[in-house]
Amino acid sequence: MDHNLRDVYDNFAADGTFLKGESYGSGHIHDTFRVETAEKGKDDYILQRLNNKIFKNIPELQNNIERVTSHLNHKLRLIPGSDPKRECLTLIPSKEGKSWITDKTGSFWRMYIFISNHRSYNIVDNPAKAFEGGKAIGRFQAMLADLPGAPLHETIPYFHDIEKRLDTFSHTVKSNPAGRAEKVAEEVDFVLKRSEEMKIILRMGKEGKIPVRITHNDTKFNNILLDENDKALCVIDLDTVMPGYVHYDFGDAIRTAANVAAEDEKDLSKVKMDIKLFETYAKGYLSETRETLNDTEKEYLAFAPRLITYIIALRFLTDYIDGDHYFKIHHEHHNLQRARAQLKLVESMEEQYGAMRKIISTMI
Ligand code: ADP
Ligand code: GN1
Ligand code: MG
Repeated sequence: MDHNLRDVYDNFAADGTFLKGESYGSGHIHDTFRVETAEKGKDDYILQRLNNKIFKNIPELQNNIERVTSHLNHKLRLIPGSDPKRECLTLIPSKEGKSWITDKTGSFWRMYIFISNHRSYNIVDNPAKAFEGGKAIGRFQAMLADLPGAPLHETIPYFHDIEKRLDTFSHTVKSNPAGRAEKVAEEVDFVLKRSEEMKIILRMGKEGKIPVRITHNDTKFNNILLDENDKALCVIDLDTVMPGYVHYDFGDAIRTAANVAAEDEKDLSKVKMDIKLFETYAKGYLSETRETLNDTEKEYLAFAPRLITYIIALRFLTDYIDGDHYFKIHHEHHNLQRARAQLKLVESMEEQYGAMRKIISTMI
């Protein structure tokens, strides 16, 4: 769809004249554009057309993000030498004073300051970057631990709830809306074989052994920006910051930071978890959170990547069987290709689970 980005931009109280806007990044959910301003020395911006099929309550979504970004901004301002404009997202208000607008067609838009000179990676090629990613997420969780006020809205209810995800999966396989279920019998079997053991984190939560904290819930590595020296800079994509278990963030970061191949790698022989990347991410993460996590939380960090990789594989597979209504796809069988790569990664993690547990046990 073509959008008049200049008109959209003019609804926001931004500083700078619109020069041009282009599609930006590789997110799977929103339509994201980078807006360059004409004046040298003025900020550029990120303009996003929000996916309101997925985020059904935009005022609640934006209310969460307003609270989270303003809390982070206040905390950062108290740290000498920090640069809040680069170390956390800054929403630009509309000329009416809201943090989003609706256009004539009913689309919702929001705008952030573009964080300049950042580095973003879909694949992590060395342990130092993984360490920085771990630090960024650990610090993010720690800074939000004292967010005042009511609990954040659940922007997507049951987002990482494995029982709900399995229910939806079984229902979709049964109803087979796109006629694709027969094609994926092997993958369905792989998923079902592991369904019971995946419920452990949820069970520990229900038993009160693992507390609900404020978590990010979408810590794929390209949602962690590094600076020009590859040091931790800013955690972005705050749409799913809400109550959750720390395992979701740890697991999703390992799923992406420690996979030596792309999320949707077609050649499955290339997909593998690198244990060194796992180890250094964990080191970075625990350097910020060791004092706050309880013993059970720490012990189960080793299992978390298996759970989250399984959940994301399950979601890609469900979306494929459903006929591709959720994730943006770039070719016909993209969701299947993603699901297969993620299931292969689950297998690689299973093979290395003993080593993962050993590494975590020596660090905690
Ligand atoms: P999605 O939910 O679709 O993944 P994101 O909010 O993650 O959307 O944005 C998509 C991409 O846009 C990110 O992966 C990142 O590359 C880029 N991006 C988002 N916000 C900013 C920002 N404030 N500064 C620089 N780049 C950004
Ligand atoms: C989506 O928004 P993005 O592209 O960072 C998805 C995540 C998945 C990820 C898989 C709101 O993340 O849950 O893990 O794709 N976000 C949402 O790449 O569903
Ligand atoms: Mg993203």
